[in-house]
Amino acid sequence: MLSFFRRKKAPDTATPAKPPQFSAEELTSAVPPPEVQAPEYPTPSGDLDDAAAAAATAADDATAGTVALPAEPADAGAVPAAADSDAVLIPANAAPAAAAGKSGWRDRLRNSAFARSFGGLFSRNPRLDDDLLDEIETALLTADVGVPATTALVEDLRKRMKAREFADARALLAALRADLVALLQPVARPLLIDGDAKPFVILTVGVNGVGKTTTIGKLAKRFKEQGHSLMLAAGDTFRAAAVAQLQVWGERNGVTVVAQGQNADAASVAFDALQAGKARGTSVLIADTAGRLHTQAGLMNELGKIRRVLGKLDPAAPHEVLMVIDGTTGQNALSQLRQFHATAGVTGLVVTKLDGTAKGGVVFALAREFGIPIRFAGIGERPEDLRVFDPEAFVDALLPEALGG
Ligand SMILES: Nc1nc2c(ncn2[C@@H]2O[C@H](COP(=O)(O)OP(=O)(O)O)[C@@H](O)[C@H]2O)c(=O)[nH]1
Ligand SMILES: [Mg+2]
Repeated sequence: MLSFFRRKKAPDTATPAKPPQFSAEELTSAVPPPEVQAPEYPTPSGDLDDAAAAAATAADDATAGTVALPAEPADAGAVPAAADSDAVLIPANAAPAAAAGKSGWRDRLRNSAFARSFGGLFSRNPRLDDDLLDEIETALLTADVGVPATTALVEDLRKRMKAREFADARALLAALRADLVALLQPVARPLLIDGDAKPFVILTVGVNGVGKTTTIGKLAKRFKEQGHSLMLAAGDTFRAAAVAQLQVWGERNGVTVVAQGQNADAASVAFDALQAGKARGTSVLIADTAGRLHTQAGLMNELGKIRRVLGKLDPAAPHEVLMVIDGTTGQNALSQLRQFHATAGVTGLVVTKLDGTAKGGVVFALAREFGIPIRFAGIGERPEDLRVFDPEAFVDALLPEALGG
């Protein structure tokens, strides 16, 4: 089987080629508006296990006309200049980067539906009684915490209230905050890059428009700053502009982007990239994929194919299947994760868009139901706005101590 793969030219001998030029409109359209539904992507054709052949063919086919592997990070002329790329990647009205530490979380999550449904709750119900617990229950359910987690939280408070553990509503709020942090603690396991994996392969998956490509851009910045050598694979081959969007992020961070252009086989792109990453001794490879609905069986199978093809070059790859979930999604996030996990074996989560209108509660529901590590949280659109998931900062921002009066 491996002889099949060797037909592929050695990546270092690949001719550097300039990525295609895109108009500002095309690039802007690569960034879908929030909450768009996944369009009907064409079902990938061909034998699911034939991506290696596709990779070999693409490499040998001079007419493929796609972006080959640049020997060095793409040159400055290949994509729009920095000022333009800012306009493409970050909306003009985007807020400045969030402040560091807890205050950044607090500023960004202040307007969450979670914080709003608890606002005034304790001053309206200063007495320790069932009415207070009922209101807390309603607020948790409204914020998307879900029935099982809400019931467990409220029953714990009820028991302790009956045992006269709380002197006042303020003490009960402190207990609720601690319970919420405890619910998240088991999933607060940061992503550790295994230095023995060369490269450590991160496959990003998720529904369309959730923030996969943006998160990859943010991660590229983070990993670069940590001194990792990096490569990105443009596996969202459905739209040319989606490839270009990743190339702009790559350009911004001085990171090589492996791409074959629009309509290329996503598994073949991933395969090419892993082969190139191995040849260069790259430490981290992040592969983008097209958004797909968890209900689209053909596309979900394509993820399985990408996994299998990567596994042919490195049985341990992908080392992380990172599912990006839009924090504004609500309870539907649970069925998304269930399906993606069944198909692709999700090993970590990123919850994005926790700034803005996100209710935030779905994070607790996900933690309770799946126990899959939450690696990062997106709290804004700028490259700096990706935080290692921090349960204390998160709960402190959703449910400030000051709400207890
Ligand atoms: N407010 C906010 N917007 C985000 C965040 N992450 C991504 N976005 C925006 O979500 C939109 C879709 O992002 P994109 O990365 O293209 O999604 P993809 O289809 O999953 O690759 C873009 O407008 C991003 O700027 C976040 O943490 N907060
Ligand atoms: Mg994308």
